[in-house]
Amino acid sequence: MKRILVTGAVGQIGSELTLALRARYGGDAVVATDVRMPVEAELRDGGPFEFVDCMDPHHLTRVMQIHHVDTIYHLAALLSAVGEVRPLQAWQLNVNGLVNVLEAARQYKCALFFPSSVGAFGPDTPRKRTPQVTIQRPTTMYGVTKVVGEMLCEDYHRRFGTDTRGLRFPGLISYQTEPGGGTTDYAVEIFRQALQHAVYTCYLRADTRLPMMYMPDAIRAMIELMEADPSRLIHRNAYNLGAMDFTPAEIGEAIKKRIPAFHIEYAVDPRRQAIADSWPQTLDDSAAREEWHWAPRFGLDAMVDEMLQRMH
Ligand code: AKB
Repeated sequence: MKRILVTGAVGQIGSELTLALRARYGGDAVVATDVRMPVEAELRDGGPFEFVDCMDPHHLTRVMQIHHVDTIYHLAALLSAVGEVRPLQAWQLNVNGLVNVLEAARQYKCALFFPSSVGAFGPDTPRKRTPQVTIQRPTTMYGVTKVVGEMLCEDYHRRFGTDTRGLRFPGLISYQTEPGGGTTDYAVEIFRQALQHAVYTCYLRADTRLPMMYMPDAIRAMIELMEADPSRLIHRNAYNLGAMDFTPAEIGEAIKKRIPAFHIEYAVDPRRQAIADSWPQTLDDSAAREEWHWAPRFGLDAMVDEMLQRMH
């Protein structure tokens, strides 16, 4: 029987993943952990919740022992824009926190999911159809922590046989949980502003193309990867994951088709623009498709339809 622990369970990905895992494996099988108490009753009361700071390895392993955990989804992390403002904190949480979780996974023979990002690439990386294996020289602390995280996961797998699996997430779009401190957050903010004020002021240039994904695809990708046959998985650092890509102008047009009064304005934030300009525009995810049959379900139009319907 699966006994799962989720770190960062109150965050953007964690809150939706925890509910999806409980729906699949049962409420008691999924221990939600975070340094914050969940506000939503469904997340708080639908299964066990424990305060866990993954910077405290002893507490983490104690909770794992009590709940007989065999699988960890480690989602506690700082995102890219906030990581540039607080680089040391990004390193401490994203790298030292991961090392604690890897050690716990090694000790208790757990499978471990690690969320990498398109931020693990940099300006020297080919930006179109970025290959699975390519140059990774990010120019953000966030990216540095993701490259180190990928390498650590691969090393633990090679050295100790730890069952590490990871994904390089594009920008994630959800109607349920707001992101916080990311470079791709505009693609979520735009919907709330469109519905409330019919105008959105975007901090990225109109032509900034970035890879994106609707959250239900991301949740499914995590679960499918963790359920995949281990003997088929060649890449133990993290898989490229593709779904859709667009610019602010293109998503603005897609929203305008559905809300004719909507218009988009621009006030470019040089810090976040520089980050976006160093990231891939589209990803080659053929390794994920071949090794564990990844296939996205949502493109731009389907995502925009659902976001507007759900947030209305
Ligand atoms: C961010 O913008 O920092 C994240 C990411 C792509 O990793 N959404």
